[in-house]
Formats: sequence, structure tokens, C-alpha cells
Amino acid sequence: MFLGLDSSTQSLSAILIDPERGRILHECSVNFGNDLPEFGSPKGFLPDGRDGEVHANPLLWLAALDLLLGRLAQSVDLSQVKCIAGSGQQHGSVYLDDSFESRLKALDPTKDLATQIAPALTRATSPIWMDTSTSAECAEITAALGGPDEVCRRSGSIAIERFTGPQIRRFFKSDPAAYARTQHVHLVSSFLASILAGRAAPIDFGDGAGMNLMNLAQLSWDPDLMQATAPDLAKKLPSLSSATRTFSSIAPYFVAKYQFAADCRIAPFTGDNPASLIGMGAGTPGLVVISLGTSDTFFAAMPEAKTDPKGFGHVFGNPAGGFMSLICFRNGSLAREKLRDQYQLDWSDFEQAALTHTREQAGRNLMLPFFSPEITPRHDFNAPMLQGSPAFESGTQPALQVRALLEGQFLNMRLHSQWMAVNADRIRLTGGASTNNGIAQIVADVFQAPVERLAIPNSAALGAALIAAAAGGHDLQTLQQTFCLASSESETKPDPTLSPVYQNALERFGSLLARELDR
Ligand code: XUL
Repeated sequence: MFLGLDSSTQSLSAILIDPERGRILHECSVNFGNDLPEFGSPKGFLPDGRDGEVHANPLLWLAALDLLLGRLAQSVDLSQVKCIAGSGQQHGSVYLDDSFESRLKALDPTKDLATQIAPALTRATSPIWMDTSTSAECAEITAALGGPDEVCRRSGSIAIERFTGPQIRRFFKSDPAAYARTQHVHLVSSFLASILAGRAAPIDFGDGAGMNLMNLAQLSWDPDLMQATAPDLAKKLPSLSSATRTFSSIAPYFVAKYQFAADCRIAPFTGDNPASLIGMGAGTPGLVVISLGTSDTFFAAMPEAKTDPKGFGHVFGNPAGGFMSLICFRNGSLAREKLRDQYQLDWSDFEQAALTHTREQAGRNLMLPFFSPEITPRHDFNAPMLQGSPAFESGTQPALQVRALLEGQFLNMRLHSQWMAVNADRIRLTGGASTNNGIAQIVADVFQAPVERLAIPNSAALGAALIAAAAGGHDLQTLQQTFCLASSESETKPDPTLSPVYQNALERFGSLLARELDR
């Protein structure tokens, strides 16, 4: 058996696979808000940060790991697991002192992980991908490198607020003493891999590219980017590695506590999006994936590394080799949940609103679907903007709002993905909201492309399990062909008569957005 873990914004999930029989053996998940309410993070992060800060408690992720493995050990014989790989929400960082490695070596199975690791933290909370507080640091890094194009040429992205480099710089500036005490800066992914391995884990090329610190061409830390970020960083960053090469056996803590075999191997963990690329069977170019999670993302394996001239898109390492392009939208499921709660709806109301009156309502009313600051496009929004019929603008008909929200989210995605010049002639949809047939229909209609869904909506955890099997000697391409089949019944076809309707809506949406950004 091979185990894939995914530590996302709101939950930690596991998928166990048997690659020889092509079967998923077990799935389970811990929801941070519901299962660990004592951390005061109903959505996985700490609410009400200052100046755009969004942090999470890294001890929550450790408590979730103990809880999840305890549940798994009750249902399956974990001694059969040959290798574990995983993924984490991207960009989030964990800061640890020089006691981290000795604490990892001495983990006591009669105690929990959180209590034993807590004293090594030099920063009590971890900035995560939703954080928008580092504009000044982005500007400083950009100036030091001589402009945004140079940062992008080296790292695959311009300096981005949520990326780890600017976040490290903010920490160094605001608390230089704590920064100086920091011996290890880990990503969520490499932090969790370190815990499982009982020693410092490398960062993989997929997640490493989301830091504004890795040189894409050389797949190594870039000395100029490090210098522009904070002093002595070279000593504090882990090494870099491919995700499909194991680096350690599992720590004795997990053998004693959850009955893993002592020779179970650990692969470096990657980012949730690179793992999802694999879990969607999209590791080789040809398929576009839209993932609807806390963030919505649009990504594809790239035939050649190409950067976004406008700076919204990113290039990350692809765990299957080569690169992937990605665009991230902050107003994803949190925006959908906001509207759902505002009108006291449920997801079947979303389905209804999206599936009925298609021809009459499609593309008529426009919503800039941003309830909170957005990253694509980058702007401090605090409420959606409406333009359309009086009934729509008055906000009295929930179905009209839902339809315009979903159309707005996917028009914004279509508008900002044009730079990739990938053929979106077949889209694979994943993430929690992807099971909603109404949402799938709107994606198909807005992009005018057939939409496929796989049996497993949690593609990041599945991708991690496939990476674990690849690290254990199985062929990644064959694994994707076996596990990532889209059933033909799952295909949602676009309505071709709506092609001109959405072309026109796209232009109107683009103008409305440009006007709003200019104000
Ligand atoms: C990608 C991004 C998010 C996080 C959380 O750049 O910021 O998608 O990975 O899922």
C-alpha cells in the first residue's frame, strides 16, 4: 500500500492505494474546524489578522496528523504501507530553532506531536497563502533585483505577497531577534515530511517554486533572491529535491504509535496544486485542470516554461518532471460560502440556479465576484460589484446572484488564463465544489469546452498517493492512466449556442473590471 496525505487550508486528508490492483483502499479526513475546535480556527486559519495578515497555527496541523493517523490505524494495517508522500497548502511557512532536529529524533510516542514540537517554534503562527500583508517587502525584493521581469525570469513569478520569500522578509524586519534564532524555514509540505521522517526534509521543486527564492532554470536556491530577502537564508533553507525520490525511513514515533513498518519510506512532500496535477492525470501537457477549493486554481502541465507577462500566473515544478503553470484566485469557495450564507441557501440551490433558465439568464448580469482582497487581479476588494437588471442589482433574487457569482468567477478565470495559451478544449474539474452539476455546467459554458470529473474529488491526496507509489518504483505515467480515468457519463458538454453570449459577457466583464481597478 502507498499512502498520500494532503494538508490543505481546511482539512488533512489521506488516501491509501494499491497500485498493483489499481484500487483505492481507504480514504479519510480530519476537518480542522469541526474536529479540532480548540484551535479557534473554524476555517483552518486564524481570523482577523492585521494589515492583510492571514496566519494559521502550525500545531493545529500536527494535532490533525496525530488524529488522522490514529483513525487510519483503527481501520487499516499500516504496517503494509511501503511509502508515504504528501502535499500541503502552498506558500505557508514554519519557523524553527536549532532544537528542531534533536526534538524530531527524540519524539516520544507516549506524548503528542504538538506538545513536543511547540518549543522549537520561533514564530508561533505561520503565514499562509491568503496573506496579503507583504506589498512593501515585494517592492523591496523587486527593486533589489532590478525590476519585476528579473524576479519573474529567475523564480517563475514576480514578487507575490503570499509567496514565502516576501513573508520571510516581513518576519526578519518585524522580529529580527526571532529571525536570527530561526535555524530552519520550512514550507507546510516540508515541515510535515520532516515530522514523519524524524529529520529535516527537503523542499520539492513544485512547492519550492512558490517562494520567489528558487531559480527555475537551475532548480537551486538563487543567491541574489536570497540576499534580497533576508540575511543568512542559505543556512536556514532545506535542500531542494524531486518529489519522487524518497529521502528517509519513517520516524520510530510512528512505528510505535501507529504500527507503521520501520522500513516504510518517506518522499518529499509537494504543494497541493502540483500534487493535484498528478491526481487529475494531467502530469503531461494536454489537459487543463480547474480546482475548486478554498482557493480556486487553474493549471496545466507546460510543454515549455513560459511566464505570465502581466504577473498573475506562476510557473511551478511538475512532480512528473518539467513545469506547470498556475493561476490562483483567492475568492474561491469562501466567496461561494459567503453568498450561500447571506441568502441562507444550500448547494442544491446553487445547482438549481445554475441549471435553470440558462438561455435567458446566461451572461446577462455581471458580478465582480470579490468579497475580500483578490490576488488575480490583485486588488483590495471588500464587496462584489453588480451590473445588470434592476432585479439583479437590488439583490432581492438569490438565484440571479448565484448565477452571476459563478459566471463572474469563471469569466475572471478565462480572462486571466489567456497568457498560458493552453488549449482549454477539455477541462478536468476537481475540488469540493466540483461535484456540483450546476457549477460544472457553467464552467463548460463559459469556457465552451467539455468538462470531465474523476471519481475522487480530492485530487491532491490521490496525487500524493501516486507520487508515493512512483517513489516506491512504480511508473507515474501508468499510475495516472490507471487511477485518473474520467468516466464518459461524467462529461458535461457546453451549450454551443452560448458561445457568442459568453464572448460578449467576457468583454463586458473585462471593461467593468478595468474601470473598477482604475478607480
Ligand atoms: C496557489 C495557492 C493556493 C494554495 C492553497 O498558488 O496559493 O492554491 O496552494 O490551496
